[in-house]
Amino acid sequence: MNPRPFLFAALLLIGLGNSPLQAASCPGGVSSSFTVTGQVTNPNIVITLIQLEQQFSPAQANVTYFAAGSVVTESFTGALLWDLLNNSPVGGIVTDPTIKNDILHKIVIVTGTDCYQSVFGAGEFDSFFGGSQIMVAYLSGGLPLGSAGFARIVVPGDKAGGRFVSNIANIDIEDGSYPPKW
Ligand SMILES: Nc1nc2c(c(=O)[nH]1)N[C@H]1C(S)=C(S)[C@@H](COP(=O)(O)O)O[C@H]1N2
Ligand SMILES: [Mo]
Repeated sequence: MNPRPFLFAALLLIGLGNSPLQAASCPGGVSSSFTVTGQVTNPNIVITLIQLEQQFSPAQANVTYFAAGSVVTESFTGALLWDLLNNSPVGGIVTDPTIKNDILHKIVIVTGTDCYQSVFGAGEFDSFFGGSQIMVAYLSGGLPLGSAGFARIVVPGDKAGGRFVSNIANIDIEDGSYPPKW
């Protein structure tokens, strides 16, 4: 009997069992809160509209971008992603002070209710490095985002809307070092 298929199946099961993040469920739909998980001071915080509105100074961005071939112009209001991650209640991205510029190793993975996902490097929106005004927007033209959920990512300057993850369900901070640290 050839043992290899069994070995393969066993390894696959072990691999799935050990995966750091089980496959998320993706029902889609309009979000009314999201979680912030991973390498932050206070992981598993739930963020709602009231917090976005009241705990961060509002940022404004007029953006023009391609969405499925059409040009869209919108005026978004939101909290800066950098502000959200570095103030209460999230409390900051956890870094190792013994590693030079460890913040540049961190990645931010934004996932929608439909599991649509975009990854950002912390260095691109760290106010000291890239300073990109990536925001967690909650108003467009002064109105709620409707089918895009209570919050979506907006990246001023992007030419297409692909990174504007709508219906945010989770923002996860991980270490993107290569080779992996863990
Ligand atoms: N959750 C989620 N966000 C998403 C998408 C998606 O499929 N799911 N599509 C992206 C793409 S490819 C584009 S172009 C824009 C379109 O956004 P708009 O139609 O609201 O302008 O949303 C982005 N955000
Ligand atoms: Mo798109």
